[in-house]
Amino acid sequence: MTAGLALAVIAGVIAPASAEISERTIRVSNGVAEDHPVGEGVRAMKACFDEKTGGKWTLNAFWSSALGDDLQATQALRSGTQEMVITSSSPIVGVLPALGVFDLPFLFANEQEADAVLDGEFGQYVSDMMPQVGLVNLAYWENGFRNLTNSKRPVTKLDDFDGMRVRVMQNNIFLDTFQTLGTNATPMAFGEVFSALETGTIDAQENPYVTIDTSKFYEVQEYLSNTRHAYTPFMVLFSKPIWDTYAEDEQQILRDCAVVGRDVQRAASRKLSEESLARIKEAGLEVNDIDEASMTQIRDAVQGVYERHKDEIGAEVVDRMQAALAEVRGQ
Ligand code: 2Q2
Repeated sequence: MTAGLALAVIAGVIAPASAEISERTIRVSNGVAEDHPVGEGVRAMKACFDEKTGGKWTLNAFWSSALGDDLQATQALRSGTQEMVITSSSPIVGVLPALGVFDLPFLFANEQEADAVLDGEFGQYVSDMMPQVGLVNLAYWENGFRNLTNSKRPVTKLDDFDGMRVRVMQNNIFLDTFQTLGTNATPMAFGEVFSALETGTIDAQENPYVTIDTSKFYEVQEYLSNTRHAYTPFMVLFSKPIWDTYAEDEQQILRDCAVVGRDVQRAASRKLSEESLARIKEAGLEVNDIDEASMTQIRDAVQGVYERHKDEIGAEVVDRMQAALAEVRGQ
C-alpha cells in the first residue's frame, strides 16, 4: 500500500461520515447590511461548514434585501427555490400566526430572559411547528431590543407618540401596538424604510441600535428614545423541501453550525450595541431615556394588545410563553 493510500484509508476511518456529504451551494439572505452582527454570525457559520464538510459547501450571503424582502425570501424557502433566510419572526406571522407571540409588547425584560426562553423548551415548541409550513428553524439569533427613532421630537411620555407617522413591520400586533399608542402606523417592508424616512413619507421607525447604525437611519432621523418595547428574535430558517434532500449528517451540520453562528452573532450583537449607540450619538441624534412613571403609562396603554391577539396567536402558545417566562423569572 502506498503512503498516500494509507493516509486516505486513515482519513476514511477517522471521518466515516464524509461519504454522506455532497457538494452544496446554500444561499442565505437578509434585509440588513453586511456589517450588522448577522454578518459575523454568517461568517462563523461559513467557517463551521468549511470545517465540517472539508470545503464541500459554499455559503453565498445576500444582504440589504438583495433577494427580496424577508417575507418573499421565506416564501421562496417554502417553495424550495432558496435555501436559507435569516429573518425577524415578525414579517412572517402570516405564514405561522403562532410566531406573533414574539411581537407582544414588553414581553422580554432582558437578553437573558430571551435566551432562556428561545433556547429552551418554548423555543423548541415553536420550532416544532415550522415544518408544517415548509420551514425548518435551525436556531434563534438576536435582532435585539427595539427603540423608536423619529424626526419630530423626543418621546418622553405617552402623549409624544400622538400622530407620529411611524413605520411598523408587516405585522398586526405591531400595528395595533403603535395605533394604540396614538401613532399613525404604516406597515412597510424593511428595505423601503430608509427612503421613506428620507423623503418624509414617515417620521419614525423602530429597530435595535445595531440596525439604526448599520442601516444608517441616523442620517435621516433626529431623535432616539429608549423604549425597548419589543425583542423580536431572528430565526435562521431553512427550506423544508431542500432539507428533505439532505442526508441526516448534512442536516446535523446545518443545525450545529447555526448554533455556532448563534453564539458568535449574539456576542457580536451585544458588543456592537453599545458601539452603535455611540455612533448614533456622534451622528448628532438626541438620545433620551423615558422615566419610570411614563414607561408604566406606556406599558399600561398597550396591555390590551395581549388579549386582543390571543386567539389569533393561539391561546395555548401565549399561555405557554407566559409559563416559560414565569419559570425563567423564578415566579
Ligand atoms: O424592522 C425590521 O423589519 C427589521 O427588524 C428586520 O426585520 C430585520 O432587520 C431583518 O429581518 C431584515 O432582514
